Amino acid sequence: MASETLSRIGLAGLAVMGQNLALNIAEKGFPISVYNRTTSKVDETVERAKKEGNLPLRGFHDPKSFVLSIQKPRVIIMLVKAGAPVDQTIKTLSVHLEKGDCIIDGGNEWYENTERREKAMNDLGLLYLGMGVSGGEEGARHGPSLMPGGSFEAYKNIEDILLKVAAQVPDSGPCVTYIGKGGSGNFVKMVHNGIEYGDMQLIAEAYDVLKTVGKLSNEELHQVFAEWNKGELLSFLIEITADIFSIKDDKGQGHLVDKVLDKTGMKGTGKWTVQQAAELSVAAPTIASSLDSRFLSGLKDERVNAAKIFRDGGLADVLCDQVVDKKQLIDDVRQALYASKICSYAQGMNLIRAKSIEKGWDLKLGELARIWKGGCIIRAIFLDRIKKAYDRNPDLASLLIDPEFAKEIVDRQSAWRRVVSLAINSGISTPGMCASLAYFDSYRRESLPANLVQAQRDYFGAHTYERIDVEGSFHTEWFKLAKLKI
Ligand code: NBP
Repeated sequence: MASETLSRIGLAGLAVMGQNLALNIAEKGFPISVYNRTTSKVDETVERAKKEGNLPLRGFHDPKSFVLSIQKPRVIIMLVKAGAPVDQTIKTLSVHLEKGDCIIDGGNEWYENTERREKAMNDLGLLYLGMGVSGGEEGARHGPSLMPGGSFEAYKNIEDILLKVAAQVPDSGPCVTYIGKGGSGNFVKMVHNGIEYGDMQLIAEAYDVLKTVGKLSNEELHQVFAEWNKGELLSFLIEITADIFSIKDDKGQGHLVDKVLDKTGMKGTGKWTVQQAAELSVAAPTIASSLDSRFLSGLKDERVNAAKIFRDGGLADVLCDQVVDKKQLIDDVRQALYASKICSYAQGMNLIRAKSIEKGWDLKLGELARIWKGGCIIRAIFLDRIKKAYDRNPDLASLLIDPEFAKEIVDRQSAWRRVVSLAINSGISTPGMCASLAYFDSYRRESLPANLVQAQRDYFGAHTYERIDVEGSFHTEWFKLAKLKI
């Protein structure tokens, strides 16, 4: 095949993400070849490319002609279901690849799988990248946030494409950067998703307090969230939340949101984030509480049964039906949401940093905040502040102690405590806001009751303890001393 007819890049896996990313790449002027195991999706994509502006996209039904249609060194982005399908697709494609060619996995893959594959590919003289892609269908089509990690040489081969295809944010550039070595791209995308879980949970709690305690209607909720989206909370998730409250049910009376079953689904990246936090001994209680809330939401039948048992036992749904000043409540909830969000991001960032240290990835936290400013689900004006905090001090121990964030938290803490107290007294669970507040209150205190826990450990297990006044490791015969006193 003459080089002028070769495509610049290939993409394998044409479900929602692959199809849209391929069209995005073609639209940016990079001729692309596409392939999918089920060939009808290839034809569908070719048809879309024609309809959406005669884009330079060619479809292939067999892997060999697909691979041979790409210019060398070949780069193929793979967007198939994570796990075994990735291994199968690599096997299908790699037999036709040559030394120096590269495969990029754009899926939500477990970072260790990427590291295993990178090593195996390396043994064959092939390059490998694991690239987090965020922004769903819309992002993939019009500009996602891209988190490529792995072979730097491979990244350089397609940097020009990624810079054009990624979301573009005025004043801060394309939402892509080389993340780091190994599985760092997948790891960062995983924590991004964990942070997304936290954001969604905190927003849901704000909704619950406003609706259940403040008795706001969907129209009022729409107004409140639309207003919040003009200030410090401006973000994609707040924007879509405002939209959701405005949608009427097309199958009956009222609003659609009230007809949606209260059971949250999940695909695993939030769970991995919490597992990693535990592995690395990093506290991530807001993200963990969002995961627990999804687990509890799944117990719909049990909750219906429990509600009946407690209602019959005399417990009202809303324990404290107090009259609240709506305006004050709305303002308090806004502040509680913002302060809780700072704590959640502090946890996510610290988790990334801990992994970076463990693996020697040398990740730049400010850069991550920058590439999340556009294209992805957690995009928000707030990320600009995070970037600035790490620009001021790249070694910041926690976002909580950045002078600007510290001031913002202090300014909002009374409102935050009012909301959490009101929710607790009303019997409305706000696990994310409570977890964030407890995280803040633990982190900011010089002394914690851990002295007692350590004494207990030494009492029953001779685990020893340190003293505040003398260096060294100590053990006390607590039991004997206690008995002597008696
Ligand atoms: P899916 O995750 O639903 O995967 C469908 C694709 O995988 C199809 O192309 C399918 O081919 C292919 N596939 C499967 Br399933 N088994 C295969 C096998 N054994 N060999 C070859 N191909 C196989 O697609 P998606 O929702 O577009 O997501 C792609 C990746 O991007 C996933 O890792 C996902 O987690 C991640 N992601 C998704 C989103 C989102 O909003 N959907 C956002 C961000 C990241 P077939 O057509 O022949 O069955």
